[in-house]
Amino acid sequence: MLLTTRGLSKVLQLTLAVIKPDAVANPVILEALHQSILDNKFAIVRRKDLVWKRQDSQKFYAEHSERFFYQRLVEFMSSGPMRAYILAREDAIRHWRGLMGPTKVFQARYSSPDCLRARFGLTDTRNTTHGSDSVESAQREMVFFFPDFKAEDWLETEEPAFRSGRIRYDSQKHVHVQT
Ligand code: 3AN
Repeated sequence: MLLTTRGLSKVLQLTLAVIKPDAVANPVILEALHQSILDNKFAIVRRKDLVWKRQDSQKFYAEHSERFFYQRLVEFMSSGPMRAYILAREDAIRHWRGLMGPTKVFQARYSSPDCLRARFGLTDTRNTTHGSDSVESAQREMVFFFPDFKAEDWLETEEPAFRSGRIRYDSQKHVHVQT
């Protein structure tokens, strides 16, 4: 499948997207989320299924360690399998966060009923997806989940092909590759 990115001149942006344990536990929801990524013209640069240890969860969410929901969040995020993606798109960070919707599921259902968290979220903690909120956090989070991925190298060697649409979706590997 070719993406409709032909003719775009702006360099593609990378972001880290995670499908959280509540959604991975439900195969129908997991597939719907994966399809939403494709339908919304993100290119899938990397994909990985993984399970966090408690320490991974604590480290990733260290900035929230003083918040009332921290323990709950740490336990939930290390409670079962997750799926992580590196996604590429023009303004990928903003688009993925827009597709996810507000953090709080009930607020999401009220204000943005079509967003992923409104459609699939269970609670404010078990809210289906994660997405980087800035270029800096995307860089940090991509390294956290994909230590071998070098964003600078990707931007230099692969981004031009992705931007000009010279890619196809590999349905065996579930990522986009250059044609
Ligand atoms: P977001 O994921 O929308 O960027 P953050 O970074 O404020 O939101 O929070 C990180 C995660 O902490 C959320 N995705 C959610 O799982 C959990 N969380 C945030 N706020 C609450 C809350 N008020 N009650 C329970 N869990 C929360």
